[in-house]
Amino acid sequence: METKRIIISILICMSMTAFGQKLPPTIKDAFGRTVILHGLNTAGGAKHSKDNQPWITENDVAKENTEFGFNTVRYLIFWGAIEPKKGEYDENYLAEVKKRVEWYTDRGMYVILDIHQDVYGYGVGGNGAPAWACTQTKIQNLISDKRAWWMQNLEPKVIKSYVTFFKYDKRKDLQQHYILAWKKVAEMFQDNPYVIGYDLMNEPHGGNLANTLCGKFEKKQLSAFYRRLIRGVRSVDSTRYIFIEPRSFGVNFGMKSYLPRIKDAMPDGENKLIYAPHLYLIFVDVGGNYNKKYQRKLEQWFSHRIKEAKLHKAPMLIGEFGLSPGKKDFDKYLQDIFTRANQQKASWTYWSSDPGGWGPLKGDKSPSPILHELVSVYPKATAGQLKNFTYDSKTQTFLMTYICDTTIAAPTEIAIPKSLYPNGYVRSVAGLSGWNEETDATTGALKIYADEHGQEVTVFIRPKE
Ligand code: 9MR
Repeated sequence: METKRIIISILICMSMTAFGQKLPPTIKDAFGRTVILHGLNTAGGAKHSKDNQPWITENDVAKENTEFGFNTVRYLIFWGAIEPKKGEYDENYLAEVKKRVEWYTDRGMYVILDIHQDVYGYGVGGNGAPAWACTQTKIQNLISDKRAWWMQNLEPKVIKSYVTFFKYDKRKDLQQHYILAWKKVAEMFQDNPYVIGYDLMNEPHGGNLANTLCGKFEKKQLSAFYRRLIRGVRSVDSTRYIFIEPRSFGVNFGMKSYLPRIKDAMPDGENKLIYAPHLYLIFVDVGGNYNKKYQRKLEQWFSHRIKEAKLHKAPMLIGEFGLSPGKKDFDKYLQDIFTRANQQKASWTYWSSDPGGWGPLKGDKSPSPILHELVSVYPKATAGQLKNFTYDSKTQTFLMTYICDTTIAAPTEIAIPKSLYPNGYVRSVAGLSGWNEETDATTGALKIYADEHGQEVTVFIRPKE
């Protein structure tokens, strides 16, 4: 049975190569290698913690990197914590963020900084915007959370806050301060190459549902906001990626986005945008399990997202997706997501690292069943053209094909999480007459140095029997 599965995945891999599929754009590192990002969102708990910092310690970061093989974090920061008083930045908060960001980057993990919000901001019972930028200017208690939390976006004071923020002509100061806050953050991390980019706004929402669903919010307001914001960020940083999200309402469930092509504002005309949508099919938040109907919804979600990523001429990161391990077939759902993501060479960051609930660790930090699905072998950096790769969490087998480029000085690196193969693994490399290999002492990643340019290389990894 196992052999049959392996043969089938080899055949799929080979046929995709043979028919010469058009390859989507990919993320590149400083050496020109194709990069795949895998990691967690850190963390939901920071939204309302006393210092707006996540639960994580430096040891937890090390474990994510070595045991679980993650090379990335989507790190949540908040406009309300950056600029709690209008025009005054909280330097202590920023210093604490910097300290934690370096826990990741000092060990070569990538950090995506995400200015997060849900339910607009702190003045209206949500998180994100400072109270002074809300229609109610005192910090409010959380709106009670009996329904799905995003239903709170229907509260009149929340709607009014979103509408006011996006009406640039009436309240220019709000967006201008948001842009200045991003410039402040970007300037702080300019010298840290492992800060890979900035996720401009978590799950943008226009407030008014009619405008949101007919497309007006994305076509007019959100696109204009992104243009202003991208120009602002590029005035201080022209090296990092900028992650853009479509509107959240409806798109997260699988509807299409109306966001028109967003262009970067790099001085040399280069495009360093990454399309970073979120994936939350309805069954995840309300009743129900993963079934045929939601399989079709998942197809629909991917088919829209692939078209949209092409429109923006950007690689894709699934910035958030997640669910409770209590849902029947949660594992099948995650496997289906990863199969499709891998076909697109899309990166992902799971929601979220918070222990308990949907997290890969339980409240006592022991592994939850989610972890097993998230930990995988993947090509974290490919020196050449990554044609395709697959990983099967049941058989723990990995297969990749790439065309090697020996003009790239750095090796191809395959993440092999230390927790994955307690009895060791077997690897085979085909297509090269000679190569050198190394195992990264800290992370266990396999590094392959090819000696012939332009060869099609196939790497296969499976557990030792
Ligand atoms: O999982 C989070 C939940 O505990 C909070 O009540 C809610 C509101 O702050 O946010 C949830 O996290 C969401 C994230 O902030 C944005 N995307 C969807 C996430 C899951 O619902």
